[in-house]
Order: sequence, then structure tokens, then C-alpha cells
Amino acid sequence: MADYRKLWESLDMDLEKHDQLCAVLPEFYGDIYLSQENRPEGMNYYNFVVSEIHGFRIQELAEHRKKGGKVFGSFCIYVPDELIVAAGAIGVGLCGGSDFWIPDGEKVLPRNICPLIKASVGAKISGTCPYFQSADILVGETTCDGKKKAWEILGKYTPIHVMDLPQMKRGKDKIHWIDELKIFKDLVEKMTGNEITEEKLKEAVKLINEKRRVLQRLYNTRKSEVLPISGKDALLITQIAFYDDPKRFIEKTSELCEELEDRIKKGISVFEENTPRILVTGTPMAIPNWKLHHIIETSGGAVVCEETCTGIRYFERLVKEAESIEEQMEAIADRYLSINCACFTPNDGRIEDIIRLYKEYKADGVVYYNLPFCHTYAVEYNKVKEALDNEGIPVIMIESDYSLQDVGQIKTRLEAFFEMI
Ligand code: BJ8
Repeated sequence: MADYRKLWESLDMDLEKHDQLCAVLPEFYGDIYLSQENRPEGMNYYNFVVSEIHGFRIQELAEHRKKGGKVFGSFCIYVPDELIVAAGAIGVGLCGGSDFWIPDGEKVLPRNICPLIKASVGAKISGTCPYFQSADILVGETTCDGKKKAWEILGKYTPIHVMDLPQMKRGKDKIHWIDELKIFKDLVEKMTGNEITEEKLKEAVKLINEKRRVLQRLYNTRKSEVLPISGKDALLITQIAFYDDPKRFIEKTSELCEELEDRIKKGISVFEENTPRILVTGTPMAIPNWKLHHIIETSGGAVVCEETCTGIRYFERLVKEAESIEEQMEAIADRYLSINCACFTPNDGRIEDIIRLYKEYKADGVVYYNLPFCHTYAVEYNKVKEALDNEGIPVIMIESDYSLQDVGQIKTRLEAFFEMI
């Protein structure tokens, strides 16, 4: 990796602590990713992105900011990328997926709170994540209680705007959400000094839809009996989609899709025949949280789809392209409100999605992944399980944080589950 110390210094990072973080990632990535056999050639791009995770893209963000551009950091897939892109700004997803940041998070948050929140806050206050340091403003949302209150703490360290996301999907909630989108649009325009015109918004909608389409194309290859890519690799690609340059990401992922489609034609699979196909559903897996996929795929299973925010929920539905700004804003509101997050009540759409995806991806079983202390997803398990039982779909709940202490125990449970299905 090139020498980025000057760049990191300019971002006011804790370099000593950051060195400790950088020291563990290559081996961790090597063990989980590079050890896989028969990986598609196209994965080299994503290997490069990971090897440069705190370098190349950060440099791009710095150059953008040097020219007066702004960077918006977000934590939820309800924050509309279209408005950020239409104003010539860059959006980056910031959720923390590493254990490394938990102790710093626990300095200001209770211990019994979701690890995603602790890691995200810890990443900021420890000054060890250059993405946080590159963001001109963070955009939070009122989803779960933990996140909602964590913004007040993060606000002590950095500017933050909070979007008031409704928790129901009635007509009046949509009106409220459109209003929130307008407030956000005004903020983005004010911060960037760029007006979001009809034309710019249309272009942004097209671009983000194109990014969604390429991810859909990638996931479509996982519906095949011949699995041309591991679940772990697919997860990594989705995680990278949150912060890579959208145009480059589309180009590189399209190239990969061609290779994968060709593999399917030639019958090249990365798994042995009859490997149990698993649909993962539940809480998001922020980079570098690869734990569950790694355990599944080294315990005799193959992950074929993720009904999560680092999976299908991020890209399954497109924004309808519309004419006027008003119509376009409404279409954006509709698309985002169609995401089925457990923070909403009722949330029956998610159950329908899980059953539909189970069939579409020809899955043999469902692994319900829950980060500890995520109450909305944990409570929703009851209804999901009931619906899956009625359909005769096998499901197992795995609750786990980022630490590696419970790996053996999870492995044993999953092996037994795969035997059974
Ligand atoms: S749309 S899932 S990204 S809120 S932080 S809710 S895991 S206790 S992230 Fe989310 Fe948006 Fe919904 Fe998706 Fe639970 Fe943790 Fe809260 Fe979490």
C-alpha cells in the first residue's frame, strides 16, 4: 500500500492506534477470503479495494473535498443517495463492523447495546476510521432507539443531521417522509452550494438505479443451481458498494457478472454438489463483519442470498424515474418506504420477502442472524418463525456479536442444522 500517513494526519487521525487496526486486517482478510479456492478472477478488484481500504478511496474523497466537494456519511439504507449525488456530493456508508472499535464505543455508551452502534461510535471517537474523518456531516435517522440516542453523543464530536423516519407506512407517514426528504434536500443544497435541478436529480436516480441493477444481476447468478461465487464474496461486494465510486463499481461488477454468467454456462461452481443452500436474514453485516458467512461456508453450507440491509434490501427495488422534481421526490419516498426494516410496525412485507426469496434462490434453509440487543429484529423472529413453520421452511436463529469467542458453538449448531435440512 502506498504511504498515506500524511493524508491520515491531515484527517486528524490517531495514527498509532490506526496502525494497530491496519496490522490485523490483512491476516484476517487473508484467512477468510484469500483462502477460498477457485475464486472468480473478477474478485481481484475487490481484493484491491480491501487492500486499499483506508488509502485509495480516502485519497479520492480528499481530492473531492479539496475542490470544494462535500462528503456525507450515513448509517442506514433509508438515507437517499440520490439527493447526495444530485448535488455533486459523495455519500459513504459508515456502519462499523469491527470488534476493534467496541472498547472506544463503550466509553460513552452502555455495554448492553448493539455492537453495530458501539463500533460506529467507537470508530468516530477513536479517530481511527478515515471515512468518518472525511465526512463533512453525518446523517443519522430515527430507526431503533439505540441509534436514535447515539446521534446525540456523536453530535458532540461532529456535525450531524437526523432524519425523522416514520415507523409506520400509512398515508400520513408518507407525507411526513416526503417532508423529511425535502428538509434533507435543502440541507444538501445549502452545504454543497449546488442546486438540485430536475435534470441533476434525474441523472442521479439513473445512476443509483444502475448500481442497484448491477447488484441485482450479481445476485441473480446466485439463483443458479451452479453457484459461481461464494456467499462471502457476494457479501463483500455489497459492503463495498456502500462507499466505492458508483460508476467504477458498476463497471467492475458488470465485468464480474459476465464472468459469473459464463461460469454458470460452463457448470463451474465454487461449492460441491448438494451443498445446503442458505438464505440469511436479519440485521446488517457492516464491513469487516464476515463472521457468519465464513462459519456457514466452512461448516458445509453455501449462502445464496441475504435478506438484510447489506443484501437484497439495499438494492432490490428501484426508484421510478419521473419528470418533475415533485414527482421524483415522491417516487424516491415510495422506493425508500418500500424497504422492510424491523423498525417498522407492522412489517409483514419482510415475511413475504423472506418466503419469496427462499423460493427464488432455491434455498434449503434460513439462518436468522441477530446482533445482540437488537430488539426489533429479535422480537420479529417470533412472527417470521411462525410463518416459516407454516410453509415448512427450516429456520435457525443465531445471535452473535463481532467477537470470535462463540465461533465453535455456532459451528456445531449450524452443522447439526445442515444435517437436518
Ligand atoms: S433499514 S436494519 S440499516 S435501521 S443499529 S436496528 S442492528 S439495534 S442497523 Fe438498520 Fe436502517 Fe433498519 Fe437497515 Fe438493530 Fe443495531 Fe439498531 Fe441496526
